[in-house]
Amino acid sequence: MAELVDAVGLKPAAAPAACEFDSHPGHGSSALSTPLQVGPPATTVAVDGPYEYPYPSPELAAAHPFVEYAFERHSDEEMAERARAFRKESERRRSIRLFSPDPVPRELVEEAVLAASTAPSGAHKQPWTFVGTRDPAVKAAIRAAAEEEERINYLENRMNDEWLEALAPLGTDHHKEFLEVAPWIVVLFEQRFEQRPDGTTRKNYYVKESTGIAAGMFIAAIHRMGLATLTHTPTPMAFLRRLLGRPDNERPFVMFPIGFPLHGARVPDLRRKSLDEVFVEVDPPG
Ligand code: IYR
Repeated sequence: MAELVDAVGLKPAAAPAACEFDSHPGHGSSALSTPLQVGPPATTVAVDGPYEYPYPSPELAAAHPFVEYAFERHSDEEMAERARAFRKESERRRSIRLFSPDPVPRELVEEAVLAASTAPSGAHKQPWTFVGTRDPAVKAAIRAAAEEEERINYLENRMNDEWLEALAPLGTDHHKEFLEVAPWIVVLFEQRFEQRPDGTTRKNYYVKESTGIAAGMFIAAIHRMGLATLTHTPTPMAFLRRLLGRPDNERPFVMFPIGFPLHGARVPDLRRKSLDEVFVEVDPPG
C-alpha cells in the first residue's frame, strides 16, 4: 500500500538523530519541539509499507519537521560479523579499580559524552549532564567525601550483612584512592526536571531509564576507544552536587573515574551469565 505523506528532505550527509521512548506513535501530535536538523522545504513522498496508520501521519508531518532515516542495510554476512565483533569487544570490558595516572585528552572524554548523548530519552529531553574534572583539588575533595560515605557503609553497618556478603567476591572497601589517581572523574547527573533560562521549569520523563541508557552508552564508548572506567556509586551521593556546584534540578546518578588501567591491573575472575540465563524466546502456544 502506498501512502502519501508530507516529509522534509534529507540533507545529503546528515546523520539520523531523534529518538524518544515510543509507547504511542503520536498521530496528530509530537513530543519533539526542537527540530534536530533543518532540511530543504517539505516535499511529498510516497512510503510503501503494510501500515494503515503511517508515521508520521500527514497532520503530524505538516506540524513538525520529519526527515528520512538514513538507514544503511548490510548483507546478512556483514550483519553477523558486526554483531560478533561488537559482542566480542563488549566481552573484554571490565570495571577497573586500579587506574594509571597517565593523562587522557579532554577530546576523548568529549567524544564519549557525545556518544552517550545519542541515547534515546523520554520525549527526547536528554535529561542528563556529564560533569567532568581533572582538577587534583576537586578529585581529592571527591575522594575524601566518597570515602567518608563508604566508611559508614562498610565499617559502621549502614548496609546489612547481605550487602557485605554480595560484595565479598569483589573485595571492595572504603578506600577510594583511584578517585585521585585516575586522570578524570566524570559524574553523570540526572535532571529531575528541566530548568529553562527564563526561570520556568518543565517536566522530564523516564529520567532514570534515559540516564541509565546514556550511562551504558558512555561506558561502551569509553571501552571502545581503549580507556577504562568504573560505575561507582559512593552512596549517598548528594555531596557530588555540592562539590561540583550543580543546580537543584540535578541529582548525581553515577560517577565514572576514567583512565588507562594501571599496567598489570587485576580484576575479579567473574563469569558472565550464559545466553540461556538471560534470553528467553516465547513461542506461540501449541
Ligand atoms: N558503592 C560501594 C559499594 C559497592 C556496591 C556494589 I552493589 C558494587 O557492585 C560494588 C561496590 C563501593 O564502590 O565500594
